[in-house]
Amino acid sequence: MERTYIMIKPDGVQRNLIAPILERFLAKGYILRGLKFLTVSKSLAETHYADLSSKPFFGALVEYITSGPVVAIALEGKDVVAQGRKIIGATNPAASAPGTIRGDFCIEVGRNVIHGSDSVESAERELGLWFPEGLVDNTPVLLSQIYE
Ligand code: YYY
Ligand code: MG
Repeated sequence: MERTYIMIKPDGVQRNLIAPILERFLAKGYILRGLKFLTVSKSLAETHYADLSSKPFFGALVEYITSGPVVAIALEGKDVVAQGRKIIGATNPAASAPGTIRGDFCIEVGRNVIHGSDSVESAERELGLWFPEGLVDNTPVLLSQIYE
């Protein structure tokens, strides 16, 4: 089964959006495989966003992600990477549809409350980075009520 890395960014935590954001993924049926609340070191933020290191907003992005605690989340489910990105919405909240997390909860691209992996490969890389201890075994009893 596919897995993805989701992170509630510092603004989402400070604005008390942990529960409403988590609710969307869990109510959908994705299985929780990891969950932790942590402050982010500069080096972890830089490694996580290494692909963007040449972008003009990189410094501000690292400062933002390290500005307060985040919630790191590992989810599992069918096509969860792509479907998770749909639930999150477009990178710039100004272009995120209403009903998506970014469309409903934020206004600016540099304060867009949530991260979600953009491919299966980056999900595996990010899960290794944020959950080096591995994921939690968690198979719901009623899996047949989610998958046919
Ligand atoms: O995957 P996603 O978060 O939707 O966008 P990325 O292109 O990976 O950029 C990561 C992060 O960088 C984005 O969530 C906000 C920030 N950012 C920005 O501040 N300004 C931009 N023009 C583009 C991205
Ligand atoms: Mg990205």
